[in-house]
Amino acid sequence: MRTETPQPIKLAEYRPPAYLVDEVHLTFRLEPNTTRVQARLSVRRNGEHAEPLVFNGERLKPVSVAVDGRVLAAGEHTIDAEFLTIPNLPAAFTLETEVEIDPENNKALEGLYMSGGRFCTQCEAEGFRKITFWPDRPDVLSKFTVRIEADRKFRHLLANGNLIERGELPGGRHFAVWNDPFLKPCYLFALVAGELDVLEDKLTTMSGRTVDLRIFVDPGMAGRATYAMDALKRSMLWDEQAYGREYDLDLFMIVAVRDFNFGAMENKGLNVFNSSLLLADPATATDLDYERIEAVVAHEYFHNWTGNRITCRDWFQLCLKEGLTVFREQGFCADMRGHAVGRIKAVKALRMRQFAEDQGPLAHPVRPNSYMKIDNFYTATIYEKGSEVIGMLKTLVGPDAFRKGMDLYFDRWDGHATTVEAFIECFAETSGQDLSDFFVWYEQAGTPRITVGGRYDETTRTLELTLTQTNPPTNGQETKRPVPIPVTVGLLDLEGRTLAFERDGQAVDETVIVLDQPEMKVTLTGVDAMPVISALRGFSAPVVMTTDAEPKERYVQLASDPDLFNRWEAGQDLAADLILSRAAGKPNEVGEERYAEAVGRALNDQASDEAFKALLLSLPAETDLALLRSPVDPAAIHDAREALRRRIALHLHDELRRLHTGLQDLGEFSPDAAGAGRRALRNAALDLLSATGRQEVADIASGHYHAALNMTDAIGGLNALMNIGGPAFEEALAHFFEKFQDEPLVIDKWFALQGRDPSELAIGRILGLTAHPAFDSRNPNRLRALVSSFANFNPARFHDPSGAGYRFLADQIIAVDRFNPMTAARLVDPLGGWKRLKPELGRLMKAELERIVAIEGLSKNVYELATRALN
Ligand code: B3K
Ligand code: ZN
Repeated sequence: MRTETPQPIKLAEYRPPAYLVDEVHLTFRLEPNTTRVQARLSVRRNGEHAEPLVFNGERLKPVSVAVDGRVLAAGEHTIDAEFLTIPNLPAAFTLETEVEIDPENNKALEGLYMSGGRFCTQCEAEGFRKITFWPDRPDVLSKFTVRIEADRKFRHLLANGNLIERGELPGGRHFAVWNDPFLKPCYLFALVAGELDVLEDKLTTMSGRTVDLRIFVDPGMAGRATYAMDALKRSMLWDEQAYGREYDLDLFMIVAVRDFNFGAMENKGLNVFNSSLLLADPATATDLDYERIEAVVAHEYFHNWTGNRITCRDWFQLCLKEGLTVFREQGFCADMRGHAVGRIKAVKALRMRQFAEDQGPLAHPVRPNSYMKIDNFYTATIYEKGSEVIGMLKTLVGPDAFRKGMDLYFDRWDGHATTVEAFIECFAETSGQDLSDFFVWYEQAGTPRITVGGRYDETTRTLELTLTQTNPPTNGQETKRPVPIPVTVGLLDLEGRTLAFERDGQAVDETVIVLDQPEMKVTLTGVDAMPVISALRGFSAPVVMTTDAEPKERYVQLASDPDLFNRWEAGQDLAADLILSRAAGKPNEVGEERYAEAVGRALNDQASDEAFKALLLSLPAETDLALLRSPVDPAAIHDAREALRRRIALHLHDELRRLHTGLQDLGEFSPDAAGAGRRALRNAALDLLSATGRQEVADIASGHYHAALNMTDAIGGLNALMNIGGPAFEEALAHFFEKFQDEPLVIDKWFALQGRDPSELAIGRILGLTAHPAFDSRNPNRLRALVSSFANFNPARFHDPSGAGYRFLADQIIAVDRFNPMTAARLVDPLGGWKRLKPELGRLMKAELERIVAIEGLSKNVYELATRALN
């Protein structure tokens, strides 16, 4: 057991920094085990009083500390495991420090470390303190000049900003000096050194400046960066058009690294990416990879304004940059790949991750008010719900006031570290609205529940809508206030035609009702026929909605709702009801047939595109279904969902076969939305067919796999074979490994696929895979490929009645925590759901959490999440 309990940090206790650093010169003498870092800082007192200087510094071997050129004696300063403290300082002075660090043995992948024989850094949130002594907080903004010296075999020496000097040094070494003219917090610092290939391009910005674009990758891989480069250029132009934001340096660089704790990092002018989110070609990357690369390249680029030029005052404001940047990224992706499909995918992800978070012990507000390790708060709530909140803000103030509010925000706060309040104030000013109630969305955790019901009066042609909201308690927040919920509503007649109506005397097809009280009534007039209510169109708010709609009304929506989100949603609701009835032992076979038939009709709708149809074919995820009822019996949900899949597959067998044959890619591969949509629909058809378990489908899947001309189809074939199991699957799995064994990103997929194998026999194989020679828990991609895909996407086996799944996850968390706490902590989440499980499973899961918190020397990261999950 830990001896001291780590203390939380609180938003209410925010104090401005006692000292500011206006300028810094850093010199790195790079060596794998003994890198020297010299820092010369211009420091200025920030308050009235001469408080002692307390700078962060962890895992640094101090060499010297000097103030205004004078080396401090032992008694003039103290250095412990976390801080450098110096009392009695003047109001302004130069601080010089030198430390030694060991990048090669830094397996936490935070600070300066080595990946694939190259030096790289990761500083957000609090990694810079592992590089040098510094006030490691986002509200200290400084101008950085960085000199890097290294052996010439580290050919590229990169840092933020502009290259101002480079040259040779004696002893086979060389150097480069970089200057970043923009003020930045230390978390945006980056350095990379090594042998790399580079893909180069240029872009002319809106004011006519030429920007050099460079993407650095493993030698031989430059060809795989072309899609990322294309996405970068499209992002840069989009930000000019959509937000009037121009890039500000003459050079923009991205570097791909294989060992990275998460997706990518927006360091000023030098983004660092997990190679899985940068490298793609048709043979090794799926359409989903292409889609994610486009999204993440855009996201990190957009941070240049929302995050870098304007940053966060403190880490409680994380959503200020993350929620807003996700919102901008989603806008870009919708413009690139289609609004309806983009929205459906965003909501699927939100429900799967954020709604689950809200229902568990880790529920927290979009702006939390306390944490132990900020690394634990890079969550779906901060990111995805943070983006939803901005979407609602835009709906509430309208697109014009929204755009003006963004302009005002950029004008007012450029070059500063600020708060969510300051952001919202911009929109209050441009819209003239009082947004104080809106702010509750940032402060209150949990998913609001709303109901929408209607009473139609034929004689007066009026529809009286009754809307209610409740906000269930979450961990630490027992009572809640109502929030303003924009509910977009339209009406259809029973034939599926749009019904126009009047609201407050205005004739409209659609209206936004702002539900800001526990209950509200709204009367719509001029409603000429019995209406089907299409509410929460486009998922206008991140809430759970129930209505009194009957299946027949849902079927009208599934066939005809002009709001494609609600058309898809109607199908999901119908499917969820059928699956949950069957899981509760009350199968509705007539309903299941009817559903299969309706899906068949939707597939034949000439007007909708393939990507949308692929989404219609996929049933709600088991994890989403588990959120709808408790106690949860994951096996019953899995079996019921499979039963519905089988019924649809049998009912639509010929249609699915026809799709599978007709949609085969013949021409050249194109990663665009249309090509990806065709492949998605073809693979979704095969996936459904495989639910029949028939030998005939195994043959088709085997043919599909072996004929695949791209990774999307190869994985689609393998996946279908896995659903059926047997020798054809074993053969293809071995073939895949053999073929791609030298492609780490593809072998990650091989592990991930097996982690998701739901068959009863799979558990033994999955647990055994950690002993496979290709498994390496020090590489976060490989670790997550197996362990996260198993724990998050294989409910049937993760919740194996033996408890073996929980034990396996706990073992991995404990082992990885010894060297990489950030990544270990990101594995804890699936253990948070024990209270909602059926008791015999819940007990087994809880016992694993107890085992984890009892470990001696557990990191703060894992401790925080595991104790919250327990309490
Ligand atoms: N800002 C980074 C995330 C850093 C996570 C640190 N634990 C990537 C992003 O959201 O763009
Ligand atoms: Zn981000």
